[in-house]
Amino acid sequence: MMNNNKVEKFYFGASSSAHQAEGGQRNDWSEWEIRTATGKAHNARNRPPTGGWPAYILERHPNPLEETNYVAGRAADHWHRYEEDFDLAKELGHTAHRFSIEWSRVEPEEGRFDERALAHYRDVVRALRARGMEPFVTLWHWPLPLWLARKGGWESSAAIGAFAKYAGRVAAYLKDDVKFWIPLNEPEIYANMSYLNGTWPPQVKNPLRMLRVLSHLIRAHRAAHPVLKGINPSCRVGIAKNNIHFEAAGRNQWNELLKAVADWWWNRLPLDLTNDTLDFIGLNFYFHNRIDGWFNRNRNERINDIGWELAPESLFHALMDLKRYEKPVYVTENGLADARDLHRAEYIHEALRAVKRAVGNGVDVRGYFHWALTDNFEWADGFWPRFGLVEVDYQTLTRRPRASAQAYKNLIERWPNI
Ligand code: IFM
Repeated sequence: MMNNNKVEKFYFGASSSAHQAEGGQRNDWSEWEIRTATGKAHNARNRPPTGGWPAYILERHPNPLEETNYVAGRAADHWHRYEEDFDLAKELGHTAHRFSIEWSRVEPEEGRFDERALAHYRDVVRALRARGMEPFVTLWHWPLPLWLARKGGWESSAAIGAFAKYAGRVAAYLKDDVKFWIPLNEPEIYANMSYLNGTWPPQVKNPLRMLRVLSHLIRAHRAAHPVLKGINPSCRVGIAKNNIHFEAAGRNQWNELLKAVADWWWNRLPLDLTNDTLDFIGLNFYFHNRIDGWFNRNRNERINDIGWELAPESLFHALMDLKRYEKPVYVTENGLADARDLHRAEYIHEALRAVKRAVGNGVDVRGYFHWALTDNFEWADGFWPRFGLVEVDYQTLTRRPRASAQAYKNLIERWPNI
């Protein structure tokens, strides 16, 4: 049973990231988007009809066949509309919010920090506090300032010190207002997508370069930790780690072996290498991976709009796997692309039941952040995947909470009786 203490300190909210929501960025991603949009729209138009998109996606704007889908541009204009977005979050019962600070805005040229950008983020944090929401602040959620990308980005060891310096500058500015810091978002996903399978900028496909990037990211987290603690010793530093529930089918030793290797490499190694610097673990959870002879033998009985299996109950297993670290855990992301809002309410209910079960089994879970507060720009896929609790009309930028946002609110009010 959960005691009252645990219930009191449990945060509920949603997540977002700067590049995906704010609009108006100038970084390595924004340049790459402009270079690649035509090709992406062309490839989308040439997809065979059977692999094409259903009408409910193509009818929306922007749709995957248009170039505008692939350029973040003004995104959801959260930069100008954060107060409106936080009003909605408050109305929806949220008590915390996770967002990211855009490095390229704060340090547009090497060593030149933009006071106006810092002041903007201080206003964002204060807007949350004024509404009774605890800010969870990510310092790097993937894009890089152009000057750093030109120097080799995370492949260059110079990025480590540069990141620590940037983290220190932001933390010094926001030290009175921010308690929870997340230096890095999903370093392992970034290293794989950008340097192993070559999907994201800079589109490298090279395992050795991927390892170098991953190692630099881990060193950057480790370098930022003493800087953040030095500025405010009582702050809490974590990581947003995308862990997967690997499930070995049957009682099969080969499947078990694959699971053990995958758990070690993907789920644990990055945490083991940062463990001594973590006050909490942020779990970004989306994936169940069933192993039967090989990986990805999922039954896919329910899938979301971008083809990912819906497995909210797997969150329980991912949380139980974190018990070994004996740390507070926040689910810093969990969600689905569901333009018609068909599955989201049920998905959140199942996910929160998984959280409750994990708490009952001794995992110190202290918060749940749904991805995302509003619809936003889903990286190489662009705008068409709809992850928001709140729908955004990208032509008018008007916001409309989906029915599932209200269902989430009801669960928050009933918690832990769900
Ligand atoms: O949109 C992303 C987010 O930026 C990082 N985690 C997964 C989300 C959904 O793909």
